[in-house]
Amino acid sequence: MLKNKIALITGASAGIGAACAEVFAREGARLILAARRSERLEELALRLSKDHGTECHLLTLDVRDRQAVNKVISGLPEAWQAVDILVNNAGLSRGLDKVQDGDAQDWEEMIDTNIKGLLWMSRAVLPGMIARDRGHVVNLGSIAGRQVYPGGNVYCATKHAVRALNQALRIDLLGTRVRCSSVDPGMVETEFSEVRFHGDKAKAAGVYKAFPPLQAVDIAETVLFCVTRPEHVNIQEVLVMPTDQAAVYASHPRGVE
Ligand code: NDP
Ligand code: 8X3
Repeated sequence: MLKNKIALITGASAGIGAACAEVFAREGARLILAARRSERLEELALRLSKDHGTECHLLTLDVRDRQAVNKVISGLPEAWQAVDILVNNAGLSRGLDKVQDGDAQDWEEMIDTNIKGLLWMSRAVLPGMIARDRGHVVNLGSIAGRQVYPGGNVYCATKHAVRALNQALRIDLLGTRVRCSSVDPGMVETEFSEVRFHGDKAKAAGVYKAFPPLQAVDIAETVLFCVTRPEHVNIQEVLVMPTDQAAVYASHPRGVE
């Protein structure tokens, strides 16, 4: 379904981004994989090449660094310049402190990655898409962009911003054939909680024991659905929740075997 399309995925070294790479590779895409941990990208690219014959171009990139983003995008080799799909997936949460106890560095990391990183990437990639009059930007939002939970303050604010930017982009892109979608998951079992709890694996594992969470591949398949609709169809936003999580405040404690 994506034969010879070029997809650029940020945060491809883990979780949802890596799953998007796998699913897109299965569908025949050529992949630009971006993240800070280049050794992870190399392992992934090797596996995708073996399993699907996928061609990958790797970018060791911190999306918070605007100059670096501009440099790698303007410096893409010719064969990789015509990006068809940008998945703005790189993102993170840090801590669950109340605002009055919050850590300024955690806040900056979330704001700089989840909002500004998405903006730097979009600003760098969109002009090419608009000039070609084709392309698709998929932003990873969250249930946290629609509801706020205790300790979620700044993370939720960043995902509310992603939701606003997604709506704004749809307006800005009117008149072009460039599409823009937001995929907003509930709880997905990835390294997300380990990052939130600054590497505390035991605490992170506890998060996923109350009920069966979504898996990264569930979200990757949703992203694939968005980018494979006919040209006149734009999936504007999709909210995907675990069956046992109706809202951030309403879940069924079924447990996990
Ligand atoms: P993971 O922690 O498993 O993966 C996050 C990815 O983002 C990693 O590949 C990481 O790569 C990358 N990343 C983080 N910071 C940067 C940066 N500054 N520059 C480049 N890459 C960066 O988490 P998920 O897969 O769960 O998260 C992916 C997206 O999904 C995020 O936007 C998250 O907010 C969103 N989301 C997650 C949910 C969940 O429950 N897991 C639910 C709803 C939304 P590296 O460290 O190598 O740079
Ligand atoms: C991640 C979902 O609810 O754990 O975006 O914050 S949540």
